[in-house]
Amino acid sequence: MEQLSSTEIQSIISNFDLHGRPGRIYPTGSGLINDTYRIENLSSGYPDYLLQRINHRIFKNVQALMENIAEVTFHLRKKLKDRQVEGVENKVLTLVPSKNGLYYCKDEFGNYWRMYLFIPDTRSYDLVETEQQAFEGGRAFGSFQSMLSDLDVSRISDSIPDFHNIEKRLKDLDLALLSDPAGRKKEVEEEIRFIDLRREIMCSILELGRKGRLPLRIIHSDTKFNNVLLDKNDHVQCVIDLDTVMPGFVAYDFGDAIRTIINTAAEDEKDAAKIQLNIPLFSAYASGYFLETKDFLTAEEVHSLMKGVILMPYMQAVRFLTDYVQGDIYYKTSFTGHNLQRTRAQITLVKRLEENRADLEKIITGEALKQN
Ligand code: ADP
Ligand code: GN1
Ligand code: MG
Repeated sequence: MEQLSSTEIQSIISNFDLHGRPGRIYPTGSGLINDTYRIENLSSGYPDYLLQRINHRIFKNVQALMENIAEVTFHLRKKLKDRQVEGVENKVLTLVPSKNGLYYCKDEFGNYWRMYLFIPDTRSYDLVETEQQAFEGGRAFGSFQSMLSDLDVSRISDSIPDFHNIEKRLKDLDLALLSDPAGRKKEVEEEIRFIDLRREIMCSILELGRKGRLPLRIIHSDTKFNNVLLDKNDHVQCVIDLDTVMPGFVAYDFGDAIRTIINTAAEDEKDAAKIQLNIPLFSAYASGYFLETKDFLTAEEVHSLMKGVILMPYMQAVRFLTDYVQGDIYYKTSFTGHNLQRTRAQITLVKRLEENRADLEKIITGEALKQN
């Protein structure tokens, strides 16, 4: 989507019920989907704001999406207040109402916008640096799942249908390859071979769900590490990026967080040799995660987590490859071939995880036992 000028953004801001006087506006974050701007507040004692343009090519039902976020943030806030946690206002995202009475507005070009309070003195990390950060990440997503475990799943809709349905993702790849709209199929034969060899095994979580052996819960569904804000002491402050909160299996969240935490390199690393596993960060994340989830996870869910660890980078590879074959229509890219580079990096990560599967499984079991 095209970038907007400061004047255009100012006119969008005027649709929201802000306190104080808006000052400088600047783009922030490294997300691949939405556009995010921080709005400084010139009036002292008033918060800064965070404005986001929701990518409605991807989130087709913005109203349902925003209802999900309102429902979830309301539930989390109530939970934290009941527990008499201090500073609740900065521990859950706070939506700012639009003057139209909704939590979003639509501009003259058909774009959808929403506003949050900006949570000050925090950082999100694209790469995890310390075991403490990983531990706090585990606590953050673990307590997020835990606090939502008593919210009725039927109250939350799928903001993207079949988002983590690997069968559907593979079908989308097959369709893209069949039509090959960008003429790129011939470049990706090796990647397709890798993906094809694992099709059946990667559907095991879906199968367990169908058999009723894994409960459907409300999960975050985008637990990339940069979707947690840490405070200046690297303690968890707030889980953000709630667009994809929807019913799913806990192993998806665990696996997607590990995908970004255990990898010593970036999600799109070009040099395969740099893609290695940082096992201490894996243990630290698992430790923080079980600390928060021990009271509600079933034994079968704990057992499914390792499947999620392998599945999520695989699914990501399938998604990046599909986008590459389709001609780069979904993710933001910085250069031609970016999605292919991302695919290859995720495939390398799957290989490393497969090689270390037994050791990682032992760590999960060990960390789960420690908390019981
Ligand atoms: P995307 O869907 O594009 O990833 P996010 O909602 O994750 O968008 O936001 C992008 C970045 O903006 C985050 O990584 C974080 O650094 C920052 N951010 C998002 N929400 C807030 C907030 N309420 N307060 C402070 N920073 C935020
Ligand atoms: C997208 O919005 P962002 O950058 O946090 C994507 C995730 C992927 C991720 C890969 C709605 O997340 O599913 O895991 O990129 N979000 C959506 O970096 O597709
Ligand atoms: Mg994000």
